[in-house]
Amino acid sequence: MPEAMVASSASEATRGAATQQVDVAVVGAGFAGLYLLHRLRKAGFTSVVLEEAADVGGTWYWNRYPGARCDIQTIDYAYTFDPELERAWQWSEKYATQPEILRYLGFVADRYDLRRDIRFRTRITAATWDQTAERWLLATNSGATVSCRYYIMATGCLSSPKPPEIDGVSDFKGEVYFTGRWPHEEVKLAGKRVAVIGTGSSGIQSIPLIAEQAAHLTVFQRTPNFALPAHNGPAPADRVALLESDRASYREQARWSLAGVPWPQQTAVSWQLSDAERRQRLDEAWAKGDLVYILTQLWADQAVDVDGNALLADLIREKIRETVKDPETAAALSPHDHPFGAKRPCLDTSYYATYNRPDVTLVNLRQEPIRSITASGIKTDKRTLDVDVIVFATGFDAMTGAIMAVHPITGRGGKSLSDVWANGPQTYLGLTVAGFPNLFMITGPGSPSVLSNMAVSIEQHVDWVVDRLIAMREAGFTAIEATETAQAGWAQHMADCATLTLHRLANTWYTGANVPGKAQGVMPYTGGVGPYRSICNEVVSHDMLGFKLTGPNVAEQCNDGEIVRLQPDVRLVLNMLADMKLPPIESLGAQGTRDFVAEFNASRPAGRPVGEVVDGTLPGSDGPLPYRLYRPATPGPHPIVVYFHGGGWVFGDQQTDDPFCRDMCRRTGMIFVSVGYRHAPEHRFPTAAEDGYAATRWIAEHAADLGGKLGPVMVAGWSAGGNIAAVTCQLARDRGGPQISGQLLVCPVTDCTFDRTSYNDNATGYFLTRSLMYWFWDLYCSPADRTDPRVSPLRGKLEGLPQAFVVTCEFDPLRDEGVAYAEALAAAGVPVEQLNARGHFHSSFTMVDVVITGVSGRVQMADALRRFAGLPPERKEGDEGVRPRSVRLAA
Ligand code: N01
Repeated sequence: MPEAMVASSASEATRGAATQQVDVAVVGAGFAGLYLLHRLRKAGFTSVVLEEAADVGGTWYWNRYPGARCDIQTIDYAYTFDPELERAWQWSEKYATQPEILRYLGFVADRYDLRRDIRFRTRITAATWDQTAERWLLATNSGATVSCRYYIMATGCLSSPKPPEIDGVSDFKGEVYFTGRWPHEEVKLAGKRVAVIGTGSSGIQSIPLIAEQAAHLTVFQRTPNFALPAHNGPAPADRVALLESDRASYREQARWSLAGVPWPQQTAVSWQLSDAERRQRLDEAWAKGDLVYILTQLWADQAVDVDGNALLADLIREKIRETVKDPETAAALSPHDHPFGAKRPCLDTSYYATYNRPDVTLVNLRQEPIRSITASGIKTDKRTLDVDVIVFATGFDAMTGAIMAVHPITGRGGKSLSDVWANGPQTYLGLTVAGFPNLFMITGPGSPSVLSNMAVSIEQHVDWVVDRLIAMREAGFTAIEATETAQAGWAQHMADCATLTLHRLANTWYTGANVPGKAQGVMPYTGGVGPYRSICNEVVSHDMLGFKLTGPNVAEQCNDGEIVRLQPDVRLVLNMLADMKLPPIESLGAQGTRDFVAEFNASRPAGRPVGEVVDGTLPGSDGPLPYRLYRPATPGPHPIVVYFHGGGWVFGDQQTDDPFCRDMCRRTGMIFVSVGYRHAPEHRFPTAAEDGYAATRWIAEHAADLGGKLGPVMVAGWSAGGNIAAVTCQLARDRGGPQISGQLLVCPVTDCTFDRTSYNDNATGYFLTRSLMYWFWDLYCSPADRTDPRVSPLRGKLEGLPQAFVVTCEFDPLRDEGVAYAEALAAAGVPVEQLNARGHFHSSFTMVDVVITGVSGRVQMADALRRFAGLPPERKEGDEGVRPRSVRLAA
């Protein structure tokens, strides 16, 4: 419908002489607002940008404190949508200063003649959705109103300064400044006693420069932060050469990278590197002075594993001690309360060295909290320090503050956004909110935004939103709204991503912890820029999955659903496998499959160190069988777990599941003996079962020789190995031993029926396919034998079996037979717990250090094995955030 008609049919609320009618209204003239305006105009939408400040710049307009600079290299922190623009602007430094970035944004505004559609000094006071007119009505501080079909918040993530929450601020008789609202006039600090409260990025950037001017500087630090020297100067020649060698490809790599800067994915894990190698990597990063580099390039587990992270944090603390001369000050400046990177680290210029100056004092607020601000200074628990100036570098009500500050935003049915977000922000893709039609946010909570190069994320968000508006116009839709299902699914996916990283272990503005009373939760999308981009694209290719689209002359379209149901790392693995365009595994033949698996495994991260790994042979049912024994580093004797690898009875060996065995050996403190049983088609049914049983018997009888505890052993296995473990328990019961105290069955084969729902739902696309399972069965077992309990244990007698822990995965053809086995065991009186791993696929748990979200499952498996052995659970730091969710089935 033409806009003129919309205006004439608008309800009373949107009429009025002063009401400006536009297709799109944008709030904010920073990086996002300027690009939005440019794109909207080019696409033929009438638009207006409303900006509270007197000029363009957004965050770079307000944050003009001494030392303010970007902390992403400027060649990366710039618009890339127009190669001509890139050629027309030269940055003078590796990290541009605030004035230079502000000049750049002014240059962009002039180049594309943007200012004529920006209303400066205009603050929106209310935004209300008019359902009848399908338009937003905006009230402003000037009294003028705007009616728009689409309302886009380009308000940034860190634009709403947080009140200092300290008593007595208004009593102070000296000068008060906030880094986030620094005056435009020169602030003269020379000869004055200055206090800075806060040691986040703003404090750390400004402190060295304030120290140079002030007569004395006192820094009030509540939480120390990690900082890395920026080594500012000209842009590094190697990065510039890389960019200039193929600008388009460089930019494209940035768009698909994790953080929005093209660095390769690091593959070496911390425990594969020697102390010297790790130190050398840290020294290189220290010399480079690049946050994205130090956050992503040292070792692959630095951001996802507590131990891998601690190695890095220790090395950085050493650097602090090397720089700061007074040991007590160095200790106070060394962060211990959060993993490196979980809180935004800073780029500094002489920050730590500033504390060596005689005219700089650090007050550790952990030892002497601030009681109040007085007329003359700052009073702590121990003393009063008189000052002339107080600088609050106390941060922002991040991510939600800038959106909620435009209060009230009233959506469909009179819903208030503040109410909807009372318990934390709810969004779909970080771009939209259910109940708020035609409202978009750029870098909203739920988008990668602050965990990425903002410039790259902003361009992606803007392009996605404007492209949708164009597509809607072409199709005749006039309203778009996220569904509740899609929004809930995004919240789940966000939570899954957050489990993967260490952000959940720090109290930061990322989680809302810096604002008293604010709902807690990781607000930015932690899954990475490239994965996020692919998800947004998938929403479009799946007919706008999760959105309801309506228009006056077109049928409503609503493809409801969740865009990501897989765990984020499972999704990455499956996408990677799909990109490899492998032929069906079964088409390779048995030997070809074995070769492929050996090659595939060679490229995975090596397993973690354990106390000792011993290879040996044991007598099987018909000749010797190889085994590999994993011994914990703790003093023995240890309980023994007999382990059977996966591989459809066709491939694999005692080393195939090496990372899994190492991980479980470490988590349980038990010996794992992985058995190399014989394979089909050379050795068909019941060879694998009989080998498994014979091996278990021998291991139990030789427990003492192997360094194990005497008494019952446990069995465990994955996939076909789970089948062998289950069968071994039945044979041991029926053949008079050995004694088995518990069975851990991970995605086991338990039955020869192939018509359960999971076989159909997960027939293709999740690596273990239905046709691959058919092939395994055909190679191992003739149809006549398939109902034998030695291959279909679900058909055997289940009474009197050892207690069990059964793991099934949501996207696995074998899921339902695993569930059926757990239920049947419970019905037979066997104590059993079952874990249905949401979002996981058949191989999730054995892909240790690849599928990181598998940790929660393995924590629970280890607990179960320890329980089987009569031991209490063992937890390590970081496990708390990944609480397992198994159910104990009623026996
Ligand atoms: O804010 P912050 P910021 N009493 O929240 C302390 C971006 N940025 O403005 O940690 C005493 O990080 C607070 O202590 P604690 C960047 O993304 C980028 O520095 O809550 N202290 C903390 O030390 C950054 O992460 C650049 O215990 C109080 C500090 O104040 C984000 O903006 C430059 C307190 C606040 O640190 C925010 O940085 C600047 C109180 N009542 C900012 N309340 C670039 O380089 C708070 N604190 C691009």
